[in-house]
Amino acid sequence: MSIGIGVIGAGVMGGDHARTIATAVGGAHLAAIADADQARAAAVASACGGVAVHGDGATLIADPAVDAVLVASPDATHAELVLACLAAGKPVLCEKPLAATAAEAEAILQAETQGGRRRVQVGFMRRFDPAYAAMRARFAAGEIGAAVLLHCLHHNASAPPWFDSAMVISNAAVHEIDVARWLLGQEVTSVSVFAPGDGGAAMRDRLLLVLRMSGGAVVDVGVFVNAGYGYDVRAELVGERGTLTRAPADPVVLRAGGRQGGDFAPDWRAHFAAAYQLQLQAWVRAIRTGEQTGASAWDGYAANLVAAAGIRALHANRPEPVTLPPRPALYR
Ligand code: ISE
Repeated sequence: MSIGIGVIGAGVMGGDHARTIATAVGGAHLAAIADADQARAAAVASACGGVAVHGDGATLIADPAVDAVLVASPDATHAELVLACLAAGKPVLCEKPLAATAAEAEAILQAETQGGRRRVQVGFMRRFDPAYAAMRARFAAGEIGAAVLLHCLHHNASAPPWFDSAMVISNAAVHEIDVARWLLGQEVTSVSVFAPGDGGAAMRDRLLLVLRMSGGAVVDVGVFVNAGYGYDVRAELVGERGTLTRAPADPVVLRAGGRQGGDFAPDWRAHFAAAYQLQLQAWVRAIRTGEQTGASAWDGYAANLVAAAGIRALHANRPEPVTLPPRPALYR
């Protein structure tokens, strides 16, 4: 039986996920889409073959044609919707961040633990990106020895006008926070954030995060969400015996007019298209088998905790410790 997926949020990511589900995911179909802006939801629904449209998330979760829910609404609404999915017993894939605060994420952990099985997956889709996955597999195979440093860069062409300094960490750098934990298999123990040259502006773009990891590795992350030139994500893992670098995404090199180069994608949807599709396919498989392969609610919580420490570090201009409580049995 095909799994009916309901998508909450018909914005940039909701629209993209809806189209991927409708066209490129086996064993599932798009059953419904919800958005407070019903015209926007209707436009996505009709582009995806005319599925049901709801005006709010609660109605979509209650729709009997919806077996599983994808949450792609604004960050502040995530926790409430995930909790509603858990209460309804429906599996949920929630876009990152899992919650707006670590306390909200804790409430999700508690509700899921009470239910006794993992129903929440968090949309850290880079775990499914073929290049990151290959880096992780080769690191795990011992090709470069123990991890020493991880250098990351995360540039967006532009951010929406409502993006603020906290979101540079909680919405953008949160991907690298997850990559650092997942790639290295270590937890973050402290965060420092540097904001050079911000000229006292309220929006502090161009941040450098430095994460100290439990196994001794150090991770640096440069974030610049209004870089202008295109979407650019890089990572280089330095080990005791060599390095593993994520190659540039554009497979075509242009040579003309005495120059050599390639194109940047305008944003993450094109850059990470394969990762998004593979993530959705793995989620559908996990719903069938009960074997989760993506990021769990625990991973979402850990990322929330580190991001919150990063925001404190930015404002206080000093390193902030991160103390993760013991991992509950459900997430081991
Ligand atoms: C956006 O929400 C994403 O998830 C993208 O992957 C990330 O690169 C971007 O910075 C975020 O704003």
